[in-house]
Amino acid sequence: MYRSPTMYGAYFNNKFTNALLYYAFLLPLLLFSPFLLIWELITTVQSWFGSTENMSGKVVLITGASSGLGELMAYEYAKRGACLVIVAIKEPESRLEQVADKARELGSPDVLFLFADVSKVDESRMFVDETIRRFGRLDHLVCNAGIGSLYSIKTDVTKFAPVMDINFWGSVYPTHFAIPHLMRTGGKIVVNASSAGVLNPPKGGFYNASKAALISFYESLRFEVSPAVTITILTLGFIETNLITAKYLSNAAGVPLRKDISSVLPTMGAEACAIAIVDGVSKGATSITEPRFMKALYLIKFLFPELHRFYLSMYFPSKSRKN
Ligand SMILES: CC(=O)N[C@@H]1[C@@H](O)[C@H](O)[C@@H](CO)O[C@@H]1[C@]1(COP(=O)([O-])OP(=O)(O)OC[C@H]2O[C@@H](n3cnc4c(N)ncnc43)[C@H](OP(=O)(O)O)[C@@H]2O)O[C@@H]([n+]2cccc(C(N)=O)c2)[C@H](O)[C@@H]1O
Ligand SMILES: *[C@@H]1O[C@H](CO)[C@@H](O)[C@H](O)[C@H]1NC(C)=O
Ligand SMILES: CC(=O)N[C@H]1CO[C@H](CO)[C@@H](O)[C@@H]1O
Repeated sequence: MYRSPTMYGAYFNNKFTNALLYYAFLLPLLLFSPFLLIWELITTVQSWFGSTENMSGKVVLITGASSGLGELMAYEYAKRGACLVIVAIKEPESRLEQVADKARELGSPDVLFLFADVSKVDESRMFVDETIRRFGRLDHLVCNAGIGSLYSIKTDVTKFAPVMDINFWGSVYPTHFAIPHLMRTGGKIVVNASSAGVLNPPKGGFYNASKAALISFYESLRFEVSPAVTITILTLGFIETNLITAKYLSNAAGVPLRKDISSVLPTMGAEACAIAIVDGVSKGATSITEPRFMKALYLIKFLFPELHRFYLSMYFPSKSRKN
């Protein structure tokens, strides 16, 4: 018996059958989840023994490499023998040159350091062009540069444009100019998103929104550039770097964080994290979540959004309700 799409559409118009269809789709998921869990286990074990890309002589461009995880990733690539181009914004006390020196000591054959603002389209074009002029190729683009700021409804809304400009456009611009070169080498793009971009915690503000935008953009781009270019989306959280300390955040626009997160929650060491990232990227991972347990939270969020909102509201009690 033939049923036209409009006849199926009628199910959605009925409140009861509309809900019934939803559970009819959930039920098979429940039945299959034991197998999916085993599949997840198998792929985890496989990834431990998977082949790793030989980085010797390859060219890696890292933005925001003057501190934090960008710096540590530069060292990890250097140890693997990759040539580096490291980029950071020009600041009087910038450590970019020292980072370049240390990367050379650690085994990088050649390191080029450039001062540029990733949120400016012309500067992004400039450092990609400089990379090609110096090395003739590009293998990995690591869009790492980012800033954080806590948003509150009491803060001036116009102060937050730089967060979007640096975190979102500052990844998209270099990616745009690098893609033709990455296509040629079968290269990789690493994007610095955040677990906050998935979990949407309270007070996330524009920082977390910019990270969600990154995930959305690069998940789509993946289909356009594959199989030539592999995109790795990082969703990190609970990492011990200066971004999550109270001191850093109080310098940025927005409301300061009262406590250092690492004094409240267990955090992963930044160095272990940088090693895990470079290792995963070299093995062709399409997404990397560190610490791994957070992937379970992602599942809860997608399957049971109410439960997710419930524990977040317990963990971050809203002060604005009282004042
Ligand atoms: C792999 C990774 O996560 N890398 C970085 C992370 O290191 C950054 O903190 C955040 C900041 O948003 O971006 C992804 C980052 C880096 O976090 P860090 O804690 O290492 O932050 P730092 O301040 O040490 O490093 C920021 C770097 O960016 C440069 N930079 C800022 N603005 C610009 C512009 N306009 N152009 C070029 N470069 C820029 C900074 O250079 P400066 O000389 O200082 O200006 C600096 O080198 O990690 C993300 N992340 C996600 C989840 C959780 C955590 C965490 N720490 O727990 C971090 C961050 O969102 C960020 O993107
Ligand atoms: C990696 O590549 C370099 C040259 O591209 C080569 O000399 C080296 O032997 C390779 N290393 C491994 C482990 O295959
Ligand atoms: C830097 C920033 O604003 N990130 C925030 C994203 O949301 C979480 C949860 O509220 C905050 O802890 C982060 O500081």
